[in-house]
Amino acid sequence: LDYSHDPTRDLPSFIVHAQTPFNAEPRLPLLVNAGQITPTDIFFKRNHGPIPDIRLESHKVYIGLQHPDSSPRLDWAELSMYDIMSRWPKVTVTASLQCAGNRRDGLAALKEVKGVIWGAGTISNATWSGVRLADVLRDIAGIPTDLSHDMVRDFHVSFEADDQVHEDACYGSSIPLRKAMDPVGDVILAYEMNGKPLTRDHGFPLRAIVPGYIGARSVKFLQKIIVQPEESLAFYQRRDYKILPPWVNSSNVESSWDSAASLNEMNVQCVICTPLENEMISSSAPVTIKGYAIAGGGKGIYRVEISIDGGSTWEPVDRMEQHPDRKSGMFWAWALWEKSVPRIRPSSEIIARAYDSSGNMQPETPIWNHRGVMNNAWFRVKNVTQL
Ligand code: MTE
Ligand code: MO
Repeated sequence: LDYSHDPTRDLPSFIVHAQTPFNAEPRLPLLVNAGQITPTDIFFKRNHGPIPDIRLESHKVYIGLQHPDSSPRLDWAELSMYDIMSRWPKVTVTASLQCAGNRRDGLAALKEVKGVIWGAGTISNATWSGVRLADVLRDIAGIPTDLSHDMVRDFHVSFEADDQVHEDACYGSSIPLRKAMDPVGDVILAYEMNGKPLTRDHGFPLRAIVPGYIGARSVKFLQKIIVQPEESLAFYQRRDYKILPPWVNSSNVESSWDSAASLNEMNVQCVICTPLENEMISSSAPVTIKGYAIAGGGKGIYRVEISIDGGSTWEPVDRMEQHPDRKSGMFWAWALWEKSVPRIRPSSEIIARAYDSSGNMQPETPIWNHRGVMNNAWFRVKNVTQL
């Protein structure tokens, strides 16, 4: 694959795990200090191949409907980017994207895992503008808007990208049709990020934004959208992004994929972004602990707690900011939180944990799985010293 046409990036902001494909996460203090909306240039970047060089004027998006009875009949419609931008109302959704591999380093520390060894910065939050996928599917493919309709209940929307990747013909993934048609699901086809046209790294000219789901479902460089009876057959739907049982390893993984469910909604997550491990903090001021928390499926963060004594005692954070979507009321965006403690002992371990609005709490210890996905164990920052 040819990476010579990849865009240039603001490298000092990132911990770069790979150049080809470009996989990089922003440094944690930078991420949290940038505020509620992550500027596009420091937003994490996760790719499986080169960034395609697509022309806005000539790009075509194909919408297909695979009928269950008359298979393999497939009806197609072709839309230009102009069609997409002019035919449906423009909506804006603020949503965080988090890679299912965020914090994979914590699982790799237990036992070998397959994948990019991400730290805890594989998440960012942006405003996304575009059209509602439900509007497009209703008008172009005739999909009923009634969520209890058999087809809406059972079918899937498959997304295929206009890129080249290592594991498959192109990047692809799918979501349940019910999520796509749900008026409070807020799935959009986005052509803007933070008020500007999408950058090439983040999916120019069009990407899916699937709020509340793992980042892998928000397919970039979108070219085909197919409503079909089954999940996408793409590698990234069938052979990746699943929590395999603990006895599965590289020797028996091939026979295990089909029995595991594809991940969709994120789990409850909380990370300390500052201070960092081994950090020395001045003694003249209190220690300010800052981080993010998020739950899956639009649930809110109910409580974030901090321990500075290795988990014996916990206190809630002082401040937490999380905004529900103005229209749907769903919590698609992360919560940023802050706590100030006057004094910590030398070589302290600081721990954070969050509860979501359903009462789910992060597990105390990490749960290993072969692909190293969905690590949401209590977040520990070791050996912090106040001078
Ligand atoms: N879409 C395409 N076409 N190619 C990709 O490699 N990576 C996916 C998803 N969509 C990917 C893609 C994964 S795994 C994640 S976590 C998000 O995009 C990352 O989005 P970002 O690079 O805009 O942060
Ligand atoms: Mo991802």
